[in-house]
Amino acid sequence: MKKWVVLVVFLVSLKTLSFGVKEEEVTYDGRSLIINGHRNILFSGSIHYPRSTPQMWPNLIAKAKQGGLDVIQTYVFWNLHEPQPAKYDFSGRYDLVRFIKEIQAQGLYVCLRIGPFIESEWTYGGFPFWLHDVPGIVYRTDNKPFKFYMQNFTTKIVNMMKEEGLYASQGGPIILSQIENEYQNIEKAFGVAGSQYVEWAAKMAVGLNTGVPWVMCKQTDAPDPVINACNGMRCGETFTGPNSPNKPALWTENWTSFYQVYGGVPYIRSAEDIAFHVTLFIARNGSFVNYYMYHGGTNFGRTSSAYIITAYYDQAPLDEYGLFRQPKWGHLKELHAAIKSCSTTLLQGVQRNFSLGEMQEAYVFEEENGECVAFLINNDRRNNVTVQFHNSSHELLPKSISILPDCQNVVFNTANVNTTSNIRIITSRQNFSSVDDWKQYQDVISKFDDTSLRSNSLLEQMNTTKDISDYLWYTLRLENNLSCGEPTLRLHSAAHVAYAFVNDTYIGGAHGNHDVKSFTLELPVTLNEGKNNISILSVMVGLPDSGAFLERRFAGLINVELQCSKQESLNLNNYTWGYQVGLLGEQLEVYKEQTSSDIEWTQLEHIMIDQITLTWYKTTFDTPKGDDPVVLDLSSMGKGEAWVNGQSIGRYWILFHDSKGNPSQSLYHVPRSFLKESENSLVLLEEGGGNPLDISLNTVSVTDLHENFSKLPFPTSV
Ligand SMILES: *[C@@H]1O[C@H](CO)[C@@H](O)[C@H](O)[C@H]1NC(C)=O
Ligand SMILES: *[C@@H]1O[C@H](CO)[C@@H](O)[C@H](O)[C@H]1NC(C)=O
Ligand SMILES: *[C@@H]1O[C@H](CO)[C@@H](O)[C@H](O)[C@H]1NC(C)=O
Ligand SMILES: *[C@@H]1O[C@H](CO)[C@@H](O)[C@H](O)[C@H]1NC(C)=O
Ligand SMILES: *[C@@H]1O[C@H](CO)[C@@H](O)[C@H](O)[C@H]1NC(C)=O
Ligand SMILES: *[C@@H]1O[C@H](CO)[C@@H](O)[C@H](O)[C@H]1NC(C)=O
Ligand SMILES: *[C@@H]1O[C@H](CO)[C@@H](O)[C@H](O)[C@H]1NC(C)=O
Ligand SMILES: *[C@@H]1O[C@H](CO)[C@@H](O)[C@H](O)[C@H]1NC(C)=O
Ligand SMILES: *[C@@H]1O[C@H](CO)[C@@H](O)[C@H](O)[C@H]1NC(C)=O
Ligand SMILES: *[C@@H]1O[C@H](CO)[C@@H](O)[C@H](O)[C@H]1NC(C)=O
Ligand SMILES: CC(=O)N[C@H]1CO[C@H](CO)[C@@H](O)[C@@H]1O
Ligand SMILES: CC(=O)N[C@H]1CO[C@H](CO)[C@@H](O)[C@@H]1O
Repeated sequence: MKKWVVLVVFLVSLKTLSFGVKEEEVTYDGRSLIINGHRNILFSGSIHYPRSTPQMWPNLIAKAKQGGLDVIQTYVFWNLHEPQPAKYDFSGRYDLVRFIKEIQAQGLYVCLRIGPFIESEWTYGGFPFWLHDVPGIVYRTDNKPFKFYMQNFTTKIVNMMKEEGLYASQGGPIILSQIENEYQNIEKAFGVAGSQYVEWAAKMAVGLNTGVPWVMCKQTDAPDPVINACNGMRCGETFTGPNSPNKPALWTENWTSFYQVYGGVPYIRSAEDIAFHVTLFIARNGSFVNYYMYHGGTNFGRTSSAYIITAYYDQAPLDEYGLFRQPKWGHLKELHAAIKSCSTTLLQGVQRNFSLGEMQEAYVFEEENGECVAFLINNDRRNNVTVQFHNSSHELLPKSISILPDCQNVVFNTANVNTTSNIRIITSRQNFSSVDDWKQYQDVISKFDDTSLRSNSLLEQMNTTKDISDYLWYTLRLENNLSCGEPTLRLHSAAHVAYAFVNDTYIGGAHGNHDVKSFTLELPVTLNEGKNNISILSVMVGLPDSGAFLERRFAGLINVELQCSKQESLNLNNYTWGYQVGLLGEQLEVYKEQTSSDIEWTQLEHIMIDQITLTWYKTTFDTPKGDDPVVLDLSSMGKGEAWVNGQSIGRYWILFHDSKGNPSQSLYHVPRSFLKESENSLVLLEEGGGNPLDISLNTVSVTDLHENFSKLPFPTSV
């Protein structure tokens, strides 16, 4: 009680201090962040700038603001910005400053999660791959070379923000920054060096003098003054609280859904469940909640991490294309309004809680002037329960919280969804079913004689490709002296997919999955007497993004042998292997709009559905009229990558079915800003198993919302 009085005095003194000062000071205490002397309960949402386009940003931010958000949270993507040491890129979708200024222009705040390790289902957790070749480096621990590059990049970003005047302390929108990311998950692996690193990271960050607080999420021992924040789905239940009475309860990641892997089904988290846990967190003194993601977007190019699909958090309140996902968006908007209507009392009142029944409880915030807010909680998942509160009876829905901003009238119940659901409508705009629409380019199966890189061992894949391609050919010339005619080829791989060819003939393939990191391929092969070519194409579908010792992770072939019988087996690991990084078509950049004239595109031939053929397909299309988002339905394809006007719209993997027998993702977003009015080029690299004749071009919309969105300052689609 006493402490609370002190806080109020502190608040008043801050107000006085900041009087006449233009810059907004951001401080905090045990109750909340204090921005320019004002407390607020802040609702925040994650939108990652490279997962959409600059043309989409204004509309996404406007819809977030309309949904009752105060803050936009984003990671900073190191591997996009520093592709080579000290060579920076902040153009186009990577224009961080433009993104932040757009948020500022719409009057919202920014939480900037620099990391620079971010995980985020982003390839290599956001690290540029060149870090791997820094001598003596060990990531994310008390290691000199790592700390040098981490400090170098963090400083670069902080200085950039300062130069643009973007910190709240300078009058800008950034009110919070984050250093590291869920480090506690791996801290133990580093022993004492782990905790030394946490100390160092906190000191380094604080020393950059941003004038706004730093947070570490999922880091219960975050050193002062860095605030430890919660990530998860149910922080109202799971968060053990700030590690100091002077730090507020912040929730930096409340998962609105979950990322999706190939073979997985979308994780549908109901609007009611999200609303329940957000409300509980607020009732338990929480003052900042961030939705991860508010808009997920698209993992363009090869940016998704291992086995992660191209669409990111499509189930978020704004879907992959930025369209409203109802009732989620509307239900949360109403929740935000209900909390905002009584936030003064929540922030200035004294909280107490008491039981209302076996599984029911109340959290009440009261001010001395009599203002009163109540949260009535029913934890019973099955039954409606009637409780007595302030001499009135209230019926509480199963597993719900009622919000009473005046302790009398219910304005919101988390389980009572008042927003109409909407559904997605896919409209067919163009088919490509005529053979004449297409041209093809046949990539080649690499052979030992064509390779220049040789090694007497099986090389690690990432270190060999340096991640310039998903593909690495392992080739061998074998003098067959086995006693049997049809040995078994057995290979064990720690990459994601392997296709085996003997003398130019595809003999079979296999792949792993997100949870089981390696797999075995076993096939009978027919070898000729004498010389044979064995070529194995090893494919990665994104680099790993998490875990300790990421720099030591192994991908690629681990073991290759030919077996006649248990007794007679020939291990090929230490034979002389020839390597080719990437496919020929990649080297020739056949996906570019203007390709070199020596590339021979030919008429479409017979399509072999059950073969791995490594074929490039090319066609053109006109842009559909209107503003609705554009998607390609690739459900007739197998596995590969697609480019529109030379820009990669991401990998696709239709053949990897989920438990219900469906592809994890069939629709692939083509942002309108990638398009010209007509004659857009579409190029697909199909590993095999796909039929381009059944691809279709579509637009996406959602059913009407019984609400007038015409007031939005930007078109409702992109
Ligand atoms: C980062 O390192 C480069 C050299 O690698 C140096 O030129 C640059 O000044 C450093 N930047 C910062 C902000 O420390
Ligand atoms: C919330 O803050 C009050 C002080 O107003 C404190 O007494 C109470 O224990 C806190 N509740 C929780 C759940 O932390
Ligand atoms: C009050 O809230 C605290 C923290 O949320 C909880 O541990 C305690 O059991 C609650 N008390 C009652 C009487 O419900
Ligand atoms: C709870 O009450 C609501 C209306 O107040 C009703 O629609 C619902 O069926 C009831 N649920 C149960 C489990 O009784
Ligand atoms: C509830 O009713 C009792 C008896 O009439 C009264 O003393 C008390 O003040 C009332 N409480 C509230 C919160 O209205
Ligand atoms: C529910 O929606 C209707 C119509 O849109 C509106 O009139 C009503 O006020 C809403 N109720 C709540 C509790 O928000
Ligand atoms: C494309 O083909 C499908 C299936 O045959 C058909 O339903 C659709 O109308 C066609 N779309 C266009 C734009 O012709
Ligand atoms: C990675 O490749 C480089 C050559 O590019 C080689 O010098 C180095 O030893 C390799 N590192 C590992 C860990 O295999
Ligand atoms: C076959 O050749 C390999 C390498 O040339 C040799 O190591 C192996 O012993 C030979 N096997 C037989 C059965 O002759
Ligand atoms: C291949 O060579 C490595 C290192 O020279 C050795 O450790 C390994 O046992 C060899 N493997 C086989 C199957 O001979
Ligand atoms: C930290 C946390 O709350 N994690 C939870 C996230 O949500 C999943 C799915 O509901 C739970 O299994 C985790 O415990
Ligand atoms: C059947 C066949 O294509 N055999 C060839 C396999 O590869 C070796 C080495 O190039 C050739 O000599 C064989 O003719």
